[in-house]
Amino acid sequence: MTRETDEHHMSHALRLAARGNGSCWPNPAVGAVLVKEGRVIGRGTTQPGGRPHAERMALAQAGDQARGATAYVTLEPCAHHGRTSPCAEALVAAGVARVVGAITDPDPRVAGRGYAILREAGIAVSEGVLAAEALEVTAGFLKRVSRGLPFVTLKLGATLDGRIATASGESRWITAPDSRRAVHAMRMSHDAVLVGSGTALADDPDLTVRDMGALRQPVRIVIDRLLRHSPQSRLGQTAREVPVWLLHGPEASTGAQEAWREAGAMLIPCPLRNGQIDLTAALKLLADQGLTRIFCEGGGTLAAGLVSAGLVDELALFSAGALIGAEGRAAFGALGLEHLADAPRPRLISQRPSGPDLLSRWRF
Ligand code: AOF
Ligand code: ZN
Repeated sequence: MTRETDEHHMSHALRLAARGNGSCWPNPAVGAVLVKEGRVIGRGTTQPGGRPHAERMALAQAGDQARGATAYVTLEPCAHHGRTSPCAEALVAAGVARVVGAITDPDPRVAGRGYAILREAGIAVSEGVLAAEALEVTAGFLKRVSRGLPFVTLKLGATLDGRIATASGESRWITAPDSRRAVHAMRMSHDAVLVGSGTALADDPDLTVRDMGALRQPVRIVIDRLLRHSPQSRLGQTAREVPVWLLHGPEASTGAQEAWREAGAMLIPCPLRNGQIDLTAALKLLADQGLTRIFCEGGGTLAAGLVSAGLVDELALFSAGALIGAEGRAAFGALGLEHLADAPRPRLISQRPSGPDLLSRWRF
């Protein structure tokens, strides 16, 4: 098999994997493709909630034809007994002749044993095909397993001069409808949407994914030290339909805690650091709950806090052709920099028009 052929099928598997991002947590979104005599005979993506695994889906589709086929998997097949037997064993049992994998699974229950099971059964295994692309697609799961933190995308919709609202707080709408649709698609590829209490209070947001056929709605999270946001809000009124989690500090009144609990929200008490919610501790608590990919939609204080603490992985910036001026609200609150040399400098990874706006993506 040529390298081009392997890469072609692996990139198909990676597209299938990417579809699962946002709906598989705490499991990784994996893609699997079964190919026989140049023909695709089975495709699979990890299913909502993380099971069945991608390989199972592809094997079920291929049926008896899987015998002698090549399996392309974006992550090493699992080796542990969960609700079913390991995928590595299922591939052996199906008579697959060759397995091409992108990356190894750092889950300690797997960590090389998946590939070992295949090799011991006489299956030819090639590892590392399109590994860089697979690291991207699997970034949330990998960061959670290796560092106990979720992958964080920070989204901003700002004017050319970096303002996200007028002085009076008007922010609807700075960006165009195309960008707002793009934001819904981005929400869908994350496990949770996160905002600070200022944004929650100012916008009374709903934070759901609309009109996209989402398989699983992202969890809606507010960092609200004093629980100032009201259970009468849109989030509060819908907390039984789509999960709402509130990260609060020790001073949040027991009355507010009770009211939110009654509304159906989950409360997560967090430690403070310099009088504010300790964001590193908060994100670790979210990873402990299983979240792998978090989409932060502001506001400026939370954005600055996350960047200062080194917690942002990617910045998705929608720039609108508009100016508000110095009296407007800045996209980032204080970063406490003394020297330019200390300025965070994410690097540009892509840019494209989004209707009349510009979407640029930056990596920290
Ligand atoms: C695969 N294919 O599609 C996925 C895998 O909770 P369980 O039993 O479902 O196991 C979760 C672990 O399985 C997860 O930590 C990761 O190691 C692996 N995920 N493996 O072969 C898949 N999603
Ligand atoms: Zn598996």
